[in-house]
Amino acid sequence: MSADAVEQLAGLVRAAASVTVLTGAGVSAASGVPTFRGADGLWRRYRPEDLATPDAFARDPRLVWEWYDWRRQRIAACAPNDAHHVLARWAQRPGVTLVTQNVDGLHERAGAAAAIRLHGSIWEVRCARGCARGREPRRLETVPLETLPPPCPHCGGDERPGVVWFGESLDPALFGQALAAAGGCDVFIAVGTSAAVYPAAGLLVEAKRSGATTIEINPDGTPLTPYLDVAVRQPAERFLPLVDAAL
Ligand code: BJW
Ligand code: ZN
Repeated sequence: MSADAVEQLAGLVRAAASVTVLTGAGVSAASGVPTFRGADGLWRRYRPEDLATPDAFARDPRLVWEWYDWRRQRIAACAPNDAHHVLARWAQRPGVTLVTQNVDGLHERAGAAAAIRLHGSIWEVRCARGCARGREPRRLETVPLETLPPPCPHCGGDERPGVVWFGESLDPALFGQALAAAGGCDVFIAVGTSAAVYPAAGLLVEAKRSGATTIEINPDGTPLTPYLDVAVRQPAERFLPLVDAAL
């Protein structure tokens, strides 16, 4: 591990009045949560159009729920790693905003209560029919679920996972907060994301356009490379604790 890179990043974070961190599935890889596009990624074995779109759910809600129930069981057996712990500590510092694409809840389990969850939570469900009282997401943490799909407690229709599927809009208020945090920060750090999915992938580009110093922590390169000031080709769970210790 390059001591220079650790010192460089610690110096940038120390000097910044505001830091925005965007995380993706790579942050949870060391915890045992499968990524989407890596070597063992979910999208290597499953087709997103069969499992992660509104059409897929309308066609076969039980199939979609079996997949989410399996993932919920896997995630329930995982614990936050050192990357989550460092980011939870940073998220408590004034001026630090944590934005995540992850639905696994590991940032929150590490203590980062205020993470902006762009793609929802696998631990929330809501009425798929959109009945008035079932529209708000509710926590449902039982694993495995007793009934697939779980029934809406208000209208008895099917509930759906509280995540954002392809072709669905992100919550505009949450995305607005993320965009403001990207456009207004001194330092923007993308950690463990392939930057393949929009609009989340555009946040670093917006930060760069607004004058932030941009950093990527990822063992592999991504489409963000042309917009980076610093590329750290290291696993997050090894690199972030070194930076934290140097702060
Ligand atoms: C490590 C590591 C270690 C490994 N340390 N790193 C503009 C252009 C083109 C397309 C679009 C566009 N705007 C919108 C679209 C369409 C679409 C999209 O982006 N498609 C692209 C694929 C082309 N976007 C949408 O549909 C979004 N909605 C939207 O834009 O609404 C407006 C709209 C409405 C109507 C029509 C069209 C637009 C919604 C996107 C929702 C994404 N949902 C998912 C599933 C969530 C639920 C679930 O979990 O089941 O979100 S897909 C999946 O990808 C998941 C993730 O959050 C997301 C991002 O993945 P992430 O986190 O980057 O993971 P990986 O696996 O890809 O990468 C892991 C990385 O970690 C790798 O780089 C590794 O190297 C690295 N790594 N170990 C550090 N130890
Ligand atoms: Zn309902």
